[in-house]
Amino acid sequence: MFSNKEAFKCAFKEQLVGRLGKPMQEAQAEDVYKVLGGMIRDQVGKQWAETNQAYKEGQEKQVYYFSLEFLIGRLLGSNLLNLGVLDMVRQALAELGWDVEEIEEQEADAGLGNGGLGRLAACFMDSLASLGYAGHGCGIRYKYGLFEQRIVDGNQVELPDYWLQKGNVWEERRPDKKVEVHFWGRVETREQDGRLIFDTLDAETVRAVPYDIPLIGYGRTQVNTLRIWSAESALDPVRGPIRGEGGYYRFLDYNRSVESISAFLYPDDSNYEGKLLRLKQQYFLCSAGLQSILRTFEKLRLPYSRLPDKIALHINDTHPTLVIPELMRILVDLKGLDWEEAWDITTRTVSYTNHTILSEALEQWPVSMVRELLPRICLIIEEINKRYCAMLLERYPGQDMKIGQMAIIYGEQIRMAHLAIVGSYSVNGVAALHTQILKEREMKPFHELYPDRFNNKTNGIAHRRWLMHANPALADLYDETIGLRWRTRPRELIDLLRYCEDESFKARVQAIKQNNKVRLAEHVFAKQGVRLDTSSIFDVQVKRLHGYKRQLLNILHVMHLYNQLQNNPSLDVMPRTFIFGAKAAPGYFLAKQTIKLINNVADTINRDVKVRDKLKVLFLENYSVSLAELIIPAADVSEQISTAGKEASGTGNMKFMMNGALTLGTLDGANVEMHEMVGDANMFIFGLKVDQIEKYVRDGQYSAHKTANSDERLRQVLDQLVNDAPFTRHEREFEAIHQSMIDHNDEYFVLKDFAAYVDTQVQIEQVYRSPSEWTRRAIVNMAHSGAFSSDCTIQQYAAEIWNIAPLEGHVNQRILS
Ligand code: B1N
Repeated sequence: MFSNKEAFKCAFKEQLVGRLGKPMQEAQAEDVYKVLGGMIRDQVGKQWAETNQAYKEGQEKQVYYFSLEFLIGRLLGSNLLNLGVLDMVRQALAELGWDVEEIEEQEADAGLGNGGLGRLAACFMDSLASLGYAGHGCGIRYKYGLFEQRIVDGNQVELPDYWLQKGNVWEERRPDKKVEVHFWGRVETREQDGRLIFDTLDAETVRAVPYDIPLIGYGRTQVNTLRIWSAESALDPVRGPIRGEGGYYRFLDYNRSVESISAFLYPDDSNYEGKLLRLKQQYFLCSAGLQSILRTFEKLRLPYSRLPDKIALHINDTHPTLVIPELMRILVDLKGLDWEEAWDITTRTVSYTNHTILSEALEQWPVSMVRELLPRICLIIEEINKRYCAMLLERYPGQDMKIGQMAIIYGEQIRMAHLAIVGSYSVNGVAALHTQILKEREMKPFHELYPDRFNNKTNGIAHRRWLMHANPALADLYDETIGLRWRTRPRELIDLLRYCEDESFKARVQAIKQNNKVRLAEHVFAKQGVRLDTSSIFDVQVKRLHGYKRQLLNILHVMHLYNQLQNNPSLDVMPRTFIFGAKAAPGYFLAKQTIKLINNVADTINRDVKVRDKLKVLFLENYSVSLAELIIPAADVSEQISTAGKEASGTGNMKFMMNGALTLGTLDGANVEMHEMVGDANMFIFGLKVDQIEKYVRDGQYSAHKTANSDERLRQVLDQLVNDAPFTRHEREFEAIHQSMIDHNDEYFVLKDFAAYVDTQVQIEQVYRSPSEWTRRAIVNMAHSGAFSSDCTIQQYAAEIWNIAPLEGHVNQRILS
């Protein structure tokens, strides 16, 4: 039905009428979306079954990527693109009077993630399928994704994101694949044939039901699976449990508590809260995922010693670390393996990625909580710790301090990162600098103990979504200029370097950027009623709101620019539009204050007619994957200004680079590698470096107070946080921010980096005055960005961690011929 336009139109019309039971003329955009989605599902169903069959017959090694977050966004557009039919469908729909983009907008964004970590998982799924690897995702089907953000009087208000309200055309519920997960209860031991047996009694049973989403590769007929689990009652509502006193209420309580497990995504990014429900979610995913994976493995009829040859389990940060003790439990308690053999298998099957060194994000669960909720798992972790500490004691005799530092359990807390390192064969960081910090500082003793275990895998982004789908005009221009090969071999974008001095090519790049700016401006006007000047510099910072990401540095600079214009209204500046988009964790007070500050500043500046042609500030509501696809192609300047050493990698930086924005950034995370590629001449680097920050932290030499007082510009903007007007609505409005800067000595070195930031912004303006030079630099960035495709990243994971090769054949001729 997708073989050509006429066949598609014919099938589409038939389905529209057949499925909806109403005439063509009455169809709404939503109907068209559903029908089109259903057609893709039908088309892909056969390929999906064939893929699974091929995996089974070839006994292909399977990779399972465990993650509490998959921030996949909308799938219609990327599925059409990956099937190679987007252009055809666009035309066909246009002939029937529909605009494919409007149809795409009918889909709810699947916001099952907070930020970079969850989006990375989604990009990896795209690359795995597109490169032909047998790699699948294991996640939770949260009923509510990341909250929807509204701005009311400048403040963030959170609304529930009920993304499933209108159904989900992509998922397939698989009740036949359900498994049971157990919580609570008590462990009893007994002896049997000279072996200690552990029984868990009086546990509460929860039913885990999987929903499968097909992962369609670009240019391949292979279809992988994202399996997300939903928690359901395991009781029979008819004959069930309503016995004895209060039985009915116990039944209701149980149902409520079961459903809460997969009810919502925790909205904390780079943060950890020791909430029982979160622990429940983690174990629920690990246990359900593992059980279903092992079921598949058992069909191969191989001994468990072969598990590491057939299965790789990858854990996305420490959130799914319980796969380690859960696999031990299954192997030892249920399969009867002895401890040593089970441990050998486990540690040859599990690999772990670390995504942060922020101490507030490092997970530690109280032993008492784990003991109550997961009694057998707790015993297993204690046993792992006991054996591991005994080994340490042998290796480091008398060094109790060191052993305490490295232990898995310490001070009645279970340190999940330590468990993850000890229980896996590979530990990787997500950018060169981040991995170096892990090895040399944060995890130094572990690196000394297991030097071969540590490796780097710099993050990447799916160039299909972030370039081909988000910026089709630019992608077409590349095709015309360097041919089509870059679409499957993104490193070949490097061929664009030959055109960085070509004036006609530059002109076309500029025209595309301009169109993208207009497209964004139209959206902003429709949604928020603000008019943007599309000839101004679009200077964009979109990402989660966090102290270390330093949105404050950006907004303090905007305040300073406004002050300058107040003093000298005829100042010759390039018109600028500062665009922000960010969600704050609902309990993160300073982050929410920062949103209010940005909105106040926007309000003051945008109302002031005197600066109307020079300065505009916009806070975009409800930043999400689909908004990102609109904003990033329209950006001139990409703000990546985290405190050096704090942003593990960043991936937004790569998306902007790929779409021809110039980066204003610190030498942090993957910015360092971008800088190595394009050099000083093509990036705006400023600010303290990691070693300088470390030194300040070590000697306690930094005084925010002194720094503030020695710079008149800073003094003024800091006063304006607490004074009445022009940016505050009442006195002391931003006292908390002021305090964080001065009384708490500016933890993120905002004030220290202010002068360098201001100077660099001046340089940006100077370069922007020459469109030809600006565009030359943009092209250099685009040309190098192919190295940051997640295809490259996934090839390294496949070769260096998972030891898998692509499945041969299964090529979609439509694209790859
Ligand atoms: O992971 C991204 C990186 O590009 C970012 O630099 C990094 O900040 C991000 C607890 C996290 N690290 N840690 C988290 C998310 C949710 C949560 O509950 C921690 N996110 C990152 C991809 O590598």
